[in-house]
Amino acid sequence: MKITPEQTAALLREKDNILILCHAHPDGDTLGCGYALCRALLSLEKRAAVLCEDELPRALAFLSEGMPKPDFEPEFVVAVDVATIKLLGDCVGERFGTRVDLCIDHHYTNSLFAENVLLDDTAAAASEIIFQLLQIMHIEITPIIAECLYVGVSTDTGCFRYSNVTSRTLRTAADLMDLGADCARINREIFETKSRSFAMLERMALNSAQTYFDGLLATVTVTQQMFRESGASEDEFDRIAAIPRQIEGVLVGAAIRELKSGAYKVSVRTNPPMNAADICARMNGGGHPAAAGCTLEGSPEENVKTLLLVVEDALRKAGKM
Ligand SMILES: [Mn+2]
Repeated sequence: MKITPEQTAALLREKDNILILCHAHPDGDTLGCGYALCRALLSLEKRAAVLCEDELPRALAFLSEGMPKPDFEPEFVVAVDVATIKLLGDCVGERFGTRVDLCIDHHYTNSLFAENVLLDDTAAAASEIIFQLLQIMHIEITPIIAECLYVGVSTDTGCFRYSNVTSRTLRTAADLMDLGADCARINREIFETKSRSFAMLERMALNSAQTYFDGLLATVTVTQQMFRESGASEDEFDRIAAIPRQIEGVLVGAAIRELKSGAYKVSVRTNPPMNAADICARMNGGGHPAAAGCTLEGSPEENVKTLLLVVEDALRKAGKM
């Protein structure tokens, strides 16, 4: 059932022993939401903790500093920035997937798997929704809560560059700065600084770039061997996903990553009028209009073939071919 921010606030006020679930391969938005909400609930003297299938990326580790471990039997389970049960990851999904009491999300593809859903697909980041929620609950937004939410808002918008940014996004960021978020430091650490190993991986990814359909589609491919040779970690891949679309004339950018399982994760980024979520939906994935993803289980050649068929059809439907 979909509920309003006011109903969500009332529900959270009433409950205790709250477990907050982030999605697997966590990004800044799911973690920003999770730790902002956790800190807010702790300030109300409630027991709360965040659970995530995978480890935090190094640049985001500061979000979880001093936070309690999820070592209690939860009475109320909240998922943040999670569109489907599958995205929770195998272990967390298995344990809690079918008993999520509340999901707070901004993906229009949300499968409504939770008992109660606070869904606002006009929000660029789920962190915008949490910001609004904490205000409704009259919770003091401390500098560290402001930083959690700023991380969410900035990472889901490519540091305020993507088409999902609204005036509300910018106002939220401005408010968070006023509340004590060190935006310059966060921008530098998350968007400017790269590890040497990541710079190596980026070079390999650029070397793998291919274009198709007169340059309307560009791909890069990152294999497990490249991760090994560069020493880069898989959580740094998000930044690779942005690369193909940066090439002039590209309407669809696809970054293909070989997973440890041998399957391939495809991260699609589009420019208007192309819709990344529609493209990925045809390959059993989902996401946002400009940024989405899916997993392909075929051989590398078969996967490229699948991708080309789907993108060609999408480009034709959009009158671009
Ligand atoms: Mn998000």
